[in-house]
Amino acid sequence: MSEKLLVPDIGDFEEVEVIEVLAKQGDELNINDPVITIESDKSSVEIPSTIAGKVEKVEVKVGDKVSRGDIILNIVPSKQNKKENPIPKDTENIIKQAEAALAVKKDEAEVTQQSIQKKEQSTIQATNGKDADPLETQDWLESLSAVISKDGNQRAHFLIKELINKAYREGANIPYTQNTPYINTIPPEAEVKSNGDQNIERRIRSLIRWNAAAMVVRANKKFPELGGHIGTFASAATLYDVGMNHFWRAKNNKFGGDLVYFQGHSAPGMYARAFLEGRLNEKQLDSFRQEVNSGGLSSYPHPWLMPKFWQFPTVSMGLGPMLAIYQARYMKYLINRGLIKDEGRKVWAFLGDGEMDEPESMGAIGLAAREKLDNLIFVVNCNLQRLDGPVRGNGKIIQELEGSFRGAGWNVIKVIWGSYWDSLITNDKTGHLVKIMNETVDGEYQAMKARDGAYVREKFFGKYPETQELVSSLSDKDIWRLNRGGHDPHKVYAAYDKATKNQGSPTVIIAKTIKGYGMGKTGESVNTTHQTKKLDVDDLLYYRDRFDVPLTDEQVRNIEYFKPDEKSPEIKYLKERRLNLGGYLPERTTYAKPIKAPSKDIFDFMKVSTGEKEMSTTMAMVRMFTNLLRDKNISPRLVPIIPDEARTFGMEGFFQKIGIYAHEGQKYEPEDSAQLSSYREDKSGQVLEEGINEAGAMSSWIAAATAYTNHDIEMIPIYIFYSMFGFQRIGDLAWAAGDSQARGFLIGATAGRTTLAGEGLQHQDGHSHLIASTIPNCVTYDPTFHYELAVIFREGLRRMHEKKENVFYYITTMNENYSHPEMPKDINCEEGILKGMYKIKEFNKFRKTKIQLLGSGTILREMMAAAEVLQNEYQIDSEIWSVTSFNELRKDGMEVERYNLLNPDKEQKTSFVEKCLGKSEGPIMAASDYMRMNSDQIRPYTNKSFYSLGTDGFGRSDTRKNLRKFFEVDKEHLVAYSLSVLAKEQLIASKYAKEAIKKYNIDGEKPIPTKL
Ligand SMILES: Cc1ncc(C[n+]2csc(CCOP(=O)(O)OP(=O)(O)O)c2C)c(N)n1
Ligand SMILES: [Mg+2]
Repeated sequence: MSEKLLVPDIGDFEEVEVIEVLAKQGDELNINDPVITIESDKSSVEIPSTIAGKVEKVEVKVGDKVSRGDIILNIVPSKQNKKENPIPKDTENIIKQAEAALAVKKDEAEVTQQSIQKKEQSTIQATNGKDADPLETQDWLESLSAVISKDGNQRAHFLIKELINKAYREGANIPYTQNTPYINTIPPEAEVKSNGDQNIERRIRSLIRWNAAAMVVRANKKFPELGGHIGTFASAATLYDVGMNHFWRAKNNKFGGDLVYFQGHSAPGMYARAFLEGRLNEKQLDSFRQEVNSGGLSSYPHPWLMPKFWQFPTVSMGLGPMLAIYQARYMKYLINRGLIKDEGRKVWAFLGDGEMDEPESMGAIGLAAREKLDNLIFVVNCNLQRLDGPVRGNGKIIQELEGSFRGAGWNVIKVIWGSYWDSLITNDKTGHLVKIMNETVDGEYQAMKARDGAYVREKFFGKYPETQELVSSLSDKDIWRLNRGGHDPHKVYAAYDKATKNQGSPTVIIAKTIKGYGMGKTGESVNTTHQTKKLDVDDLLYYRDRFDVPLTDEQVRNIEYFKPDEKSPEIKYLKERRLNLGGYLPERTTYAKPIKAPSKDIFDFMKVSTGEKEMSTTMAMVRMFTNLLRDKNISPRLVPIIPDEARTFGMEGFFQKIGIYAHEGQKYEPEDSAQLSSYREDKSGQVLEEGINEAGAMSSWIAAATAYTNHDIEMIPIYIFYSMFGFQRIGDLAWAAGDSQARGFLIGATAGRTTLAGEGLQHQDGHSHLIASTIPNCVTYDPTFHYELAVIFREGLRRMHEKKENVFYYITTMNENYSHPEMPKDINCEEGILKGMYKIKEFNKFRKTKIQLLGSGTILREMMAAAEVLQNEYQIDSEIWSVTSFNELRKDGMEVERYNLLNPDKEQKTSFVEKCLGKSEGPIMAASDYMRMNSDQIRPYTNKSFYSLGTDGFGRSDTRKNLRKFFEVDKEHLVAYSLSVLAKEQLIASKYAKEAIKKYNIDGEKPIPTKL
């Protein structure tokens, strides 16, 4: 018995056209196999089969109009349909995860219980000076101490939570603080100890410190203009060393490697370590910041300049944290989609405390917690200073960050005090020491480290008699030695160990350090530390002594590097540690296999005319993706990334087809579950739906676009956005993408100043191509017709993902519907499309006067219409050129011109513009939906008269027709301007131009749109 497959609920649409029939009589279908594609004027979507079986008869054909309930085909069901799992896959996964989590929690509870039982009973001390009834407080605290020692922390937490809830219910609406006291999160007795040789590690660290400082000082001695930083790494050396010696696993043939985002200004430290490892030599260190000749070391982490070394560009403050979050998220995405193994790899990001003020730094921390990124560890180096002075002179950056991160749901580990403080804190029976720690502001903490022990005794411990007493047996020197947590390898080790074991949330380690640690009077903890790049002889001698660097005074004066013998215990130790951790870091490699570009015929359907049917290039693009998703090679590698605009671009069909990535699957039945384009979230979903978050979407795109090196898998990310909210919104990230050698597609949809009609000034883009052109490895196109898009896209796939060229593509698509012609038969057409221009039409009837008309994007169509008027009404011939990319033409022109100037004696080359237009007749007039500067770019590469038109000025909302009239790029203006150009060139009489201006009601006195 056959069954009928009907058109499902397709939302608000009726009478939708069938554009493809994918099943035929006799086909064996599985559930979810696409059977037809339907297309409304907004989007195209495949209808999948809901029945498995053999097709008996197909009831629809291409061109039919269908509505909900219409019969698509008759099918004889196979047995496969019978037994369906009543529990959906996602739900089943969620149940499994919940069960696993419960089991883990139970284990954890038992562990905590055991460790607590060992602990001696201690009474928590009351520290609040405003206490109205200290005895009552003491009672409560003693009770709590008893609970902790008898029943453990979990029980104590539970009781406190219940008390707070009770207080809320009783009306005590006092905000609950997100802060803990200003002490280390990990108590000394819970610290996991390192098994490393602390003496050797200290010696190695000292050498790295010395060489890092020496390379900056030497470079500046030679060329004082070069700059560089000593203070940042000096504050962070221990944070890096503990990671390098014990935690960060490199990529090798057995393991994917941890990914470490190094703080940009600490680059000298990474070079200094690589020098000891034998990866860099003295000559290279001496070429720090001298990168023009090969072999130089880049100022900051730049993969473009050191492609085998640096993995991530971080120096533009705020990009590192955001990129790291999305990197960790993308790693989970690849794992959940089954594209890489789950090897427990981590993403580490080192950040400055000043850097945390960048909105981008904290902007995505909510996402990291929501997505449970326990593969992510932030280390914020809180040296309390930024470039000009203190980060929070009047407050405490560590406490502020703790509050924000805890509030967002992160696991927070504060590493404030070093081991020398442990006994003082233990002996602080009255709580006054912690009270001063809490009360002292960062400005004071900084000032203390710029002075000496006596100052600290007076200003810090001297505040209360109890604390004065606490340090009475310590000398000023002892007090000075009281170290900060971030400089204590034991504390740092314990924090890293805890962070790597944390499950279910991201971790931030907030470490307190001293900016310019060890640099002495000129550079330690002073407001100018950041820019200290020169150290005089006394400072250098101090630095040597401070870290026991085995150099003579003479060697110090010569600022010599120090590298122990290869057989020395230091070098052996250092290499052994890295060997144990799988190799060196940072290191950038790629073993990704290329993806074969799809055969040309996959896009054949875009090379024929659409006939009467009108569609936008955005719709053509969605059709193209739908087709690509059927290519077994390409399909799994596509990563569509959308910031809440899928419906704007007609891409909602992707929700059902490939699912939206959601690490927890879908815990609810979506409101539109009965519809074909229902909002389907899935753990293995393919679409990254980022919400209204362009910066996040771009960060995701960068993660996907560099997966070939970070995960050794070539992916094809396609990020689609409103073109106006692209480059100008996320420009710095796009620049970092170029540096990262990203490969993928950026699609600026709803593009053009007059093509996105009603949206107004903030939406209408007339310059994204110009901003994109500032990025050297960004290839850009502004196509008009569907076949141009197909040719460009396929070539992009070939260049980037098959040939592994380190470029990325920016393509604009529009939302104006029009019919698309067949691709011209001229064999040079494809080459022209890719190089930037080709002749699309010629009017040749009169052979008297001719003009060259260049049009781009939708304005090409205005140009074609104008040419027809010129021919029919004014007997003027023309050649019309579709310019797919003024940017690409300019690049070619620039290169050719440069070659010719540098090789005056050789045969001169011809630019592509000149090849096209050199022998053509008449002046040139060019127009696009972008500023005149767009088409002006090619003006130098032709010696003919050249006139540019464009959409300079603020956009505004109106109809397309009115906007094009306003910006003077509509058919009528183009006719009038053409006649004027010809008159100016003395090819026709000026009266024709004057008449046309009058005929079309063009007001010659109207101000230029830039002034309106
Ligand atoms: C977006 C951006 N703005 C400004 C700078 C210039 N800059 C470089 S380092 C720095 C101060 C950094 O302070 P912090 O983050 O605390 O790092 P530290 O060196 O103290 O570890 C500034 C303002 C930059 N690199 N990037
Ligand atoms: Mg700082």
